[in-house]
Amino acid sequence: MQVSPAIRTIILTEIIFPILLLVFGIYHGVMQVLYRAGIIKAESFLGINYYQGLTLHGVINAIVFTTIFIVGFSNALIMYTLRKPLRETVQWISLGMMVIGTLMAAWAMFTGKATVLYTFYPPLIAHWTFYVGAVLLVLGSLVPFFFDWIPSAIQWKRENPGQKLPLAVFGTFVNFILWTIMIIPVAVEILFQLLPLSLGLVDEINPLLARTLFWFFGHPVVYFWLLPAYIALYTILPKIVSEKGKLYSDVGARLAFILFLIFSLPVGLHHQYTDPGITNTWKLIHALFTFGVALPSMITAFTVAASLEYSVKAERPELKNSKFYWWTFLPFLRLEGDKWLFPYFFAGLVLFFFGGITGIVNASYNLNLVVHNTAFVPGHFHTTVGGLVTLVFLGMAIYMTSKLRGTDVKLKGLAAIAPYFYMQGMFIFSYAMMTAGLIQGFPRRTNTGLTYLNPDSPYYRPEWVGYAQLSVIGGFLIAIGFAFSFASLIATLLAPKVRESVVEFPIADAYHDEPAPVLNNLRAWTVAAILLTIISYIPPLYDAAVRGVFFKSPAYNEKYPVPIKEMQPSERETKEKAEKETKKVVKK
Ligand code: HAS
Repeated sequence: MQVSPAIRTIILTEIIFPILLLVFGIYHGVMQVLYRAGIIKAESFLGINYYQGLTLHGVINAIVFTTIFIVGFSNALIMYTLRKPLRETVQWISLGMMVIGTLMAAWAMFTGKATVLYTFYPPLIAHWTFYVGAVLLVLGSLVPFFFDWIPSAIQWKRENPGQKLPLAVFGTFVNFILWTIMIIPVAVEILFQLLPLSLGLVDEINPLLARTLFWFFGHPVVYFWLLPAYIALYTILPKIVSEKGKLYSDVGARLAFILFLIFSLPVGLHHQYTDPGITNTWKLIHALFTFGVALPSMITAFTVAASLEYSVKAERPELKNSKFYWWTFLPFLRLEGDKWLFPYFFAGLVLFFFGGITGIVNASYNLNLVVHNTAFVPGHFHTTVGGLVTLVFLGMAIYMTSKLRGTDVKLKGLAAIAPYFYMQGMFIFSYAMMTAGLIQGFPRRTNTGLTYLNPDSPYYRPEWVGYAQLSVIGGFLIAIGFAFSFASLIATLLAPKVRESVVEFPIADAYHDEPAPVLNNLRAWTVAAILLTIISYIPPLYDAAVRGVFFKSPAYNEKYPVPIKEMQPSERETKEKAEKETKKVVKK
């Protein structure tokens, strides 16, 4: 499909800009393993301190890269599958908001005014530009959904009465409905708690309420990152495997998307099992819903494996009766046509298999008590958002750039082996983090090179040294894999144009495409999702609001990972004490 110069520029910016930022994000990832292993034994390096670097790593990789790329990918996919041009003014406004928001937050982080990590828990407080930047980024990402894609879909429905929305559009709509709902709690946290505190309008806020509002957003957001990768697995992957490739079941895919819509939201308390003040019953209910949200991924594992099998066998009828041998005919390292893309999907899926298992470990209430706040958790999420999601996005970035620029994919061989380096690195890194976290309690978010891994420190733990060093090897392999993909992306971007600029995807038809009208009623499922979310969050929010204010908590100093054993008086206590003193003086 042809694309106007303005829309081409917009979508290309939405692909290239976040990946350029990802270079910084990945650099800070490498710095993390070096600090933590004690290879860099310092509080800061090149003027950026450990926690500032960790904040940049998390915010760029998990929030900025994902959000802007998802908008770019969804823009292209919606335009192509509905065969409708995008609205230029709407798209410029969206891109402008996202870029300005990112720059504001980046300024705050680079100048050390927002060293709050990507979860920005109070009492860590950032400069107001960080919060306003985040709000602009997120609102900007919603603009195309409401002012471009929904109007285009309504028009498409009118022109195609009785037909169901194409699967790619259906999945993208589920994703952005979820995105719209989950933004509300974090917006409340930012606008009514963090921003007023940052601007000095209030003296204290309720930290438990802030955490609860954050995780109300913070778990569903992982599915906002995941669903575009699933959309690509369902609609694009079969055609990459073979010309005759098909999605095994359209109904299965739609069912998975609807289950995500229902179960992604009422689960945030699984990040707060150890938080006091919220009743265990509600933590358990959220734990059960968390097992519910693993179901659509299990359905996806089945549907994707069945699609791979169908697609291989469609081209090679002689494998008809093969149970497992057909796996060997997948295009693991082939360069003809678009087959170089397959390793991005495959390496991502293999990593996600382990990401899923470890997610279920995290979700299990009692096991979580062992792994919470240990290196096990980063081990888990580097095989999910750092695995499948990032690999599919990198592959699609190269693919879309070549189509939009009208160039050939350059350095194809390098592009095709990149995911294997990346996957191997992620395996080594995650193995080291998970084992050290699970068995030895190795903590996350700590400059261990200065403390626990420092023989001069009273906290020295020699049994963690080997794991931390192994994670350095993993970290470097990941960076090499990323560098290979990045080189191919930039070479493709700058290559001479050999054909027209287009937006195009190899979209597979479905083998099972039975009508399932119940699944296609997005409005009804959205109402159900909202109701379930409200019911599952009223009691915990009440708990947090009423019981969330604690006094006499140990003072926190970000330079030392171990709390100082000295009590922190509340402001009210200090005032009361001062008043008593004044009264005494007056009496005298
Ligand atoms: Fe998670 C923490 C539970 C999925 C991301 N998660 C995190 C954090 C992040 C994150 C970033 O219950 C850290 C937040 C922080 O900083 O504190 N997570 C789950 C569960 C799932 C899950 C149950 N997480 C994800 C996804 C993420 C992500 C997806 C990003 C995209 N997670 C938790 C919990 C915590 C947590 C607790 C809090 C821990 C704590 O205490 O702090 C499930 O959705 C996972 C379901 C997945 C499956 C896998 C299906 C397999 C597939 C691959 C098939 C492969 C094929 C190829 C066919 C059931 C689809 C062949 C392959 C072969 C190997 C042959």
